[in-house]
Amino acid sequence: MGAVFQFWGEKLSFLRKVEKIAEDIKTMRVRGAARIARTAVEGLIITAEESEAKNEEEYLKDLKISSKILVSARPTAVSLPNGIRYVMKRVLKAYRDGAKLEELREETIRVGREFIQNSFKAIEKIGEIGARRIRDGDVILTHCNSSAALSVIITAHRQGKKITVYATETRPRFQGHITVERLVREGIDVRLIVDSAVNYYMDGVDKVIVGADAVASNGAVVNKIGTSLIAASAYLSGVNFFVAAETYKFSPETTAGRLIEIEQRDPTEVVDREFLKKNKGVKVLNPAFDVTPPQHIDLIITERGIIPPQAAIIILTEVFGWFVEEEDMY
Ligand code: RUB
Repeated sequence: MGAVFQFWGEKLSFLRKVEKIAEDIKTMRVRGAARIARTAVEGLIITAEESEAKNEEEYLKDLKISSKILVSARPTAVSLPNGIRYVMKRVLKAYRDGAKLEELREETIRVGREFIQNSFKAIEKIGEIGARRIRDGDVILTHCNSSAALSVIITAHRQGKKITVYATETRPRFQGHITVERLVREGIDVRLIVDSAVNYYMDGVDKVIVGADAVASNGAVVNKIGTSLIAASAYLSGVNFFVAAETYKFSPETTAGRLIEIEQRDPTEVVDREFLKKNKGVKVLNPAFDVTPPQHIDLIITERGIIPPQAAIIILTEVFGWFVEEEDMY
């Protein structure tokens, strides 16, 4: 091991680990809005445990560096900046209240673990609340792979309700396969369909349940590309469309007029390099998410209860307050 590497390995080990976490999120080894948020918060815990800061100011600088790297890993899932903010807001307050270096580290670890634990609890609670809306014999359609949506389906199944699930394969990354594996493991009757077969089967569906990467203040929901088409299809067929979303998926920035950025991913997720070489000049577009308007959403299941999409602003003001904080957190 060379001297430079040693320097990095020893002195900046937390930074290398945080960069690795950000890379895992970018490349989708870690994916799904809830898991992205928890993993990013773990990055802050690692920073707290391993930063070699000599004083409070140096420590906050290290935390901000980590936060910046983590937040920029993927742009759409609002859970990511919300998770980072949950920790940073409390640590910065502790600093303003006079906490010393070791106390700041402890606070980071404590609130980081609290966020992670709350995330798991919220998903469980959403399952409990959402399952009340599932009837014995329901046919449910889901898209992509959402831990919150699956929590509703699996909880209802464990309560003894007989459920059939249509799972879309979810082009181009096939997260639907993960959903199928999970449901099969649970012993749930599941049918895998191509994304474009949704409308063909919609007449036989009782409820659509999907997750969310972000919920805007007007109740619009950002989720995996294709969700808005499924919602439109459900709307036309008179099928209920439910979104399962923890409150940390709600975007406080949207109350201040900001828009949620839709991630564009690499064309090679859609076609291989050979195709691109053969068809020089073709532009392959690969948006990872789309926006479902509130008019096509019947309700949003949160850990605080069920709300119509139009009540998103209530969740936002209760959880984040009216004013978007401009404090320099990262
Ligand atoms: C995942 C996706 C999921 C939401 C909600 O997209 O759109 O529906 O993130 O998931 P990707 P969860 O695979 O690109 O991350 O309920 O698990 O947070």
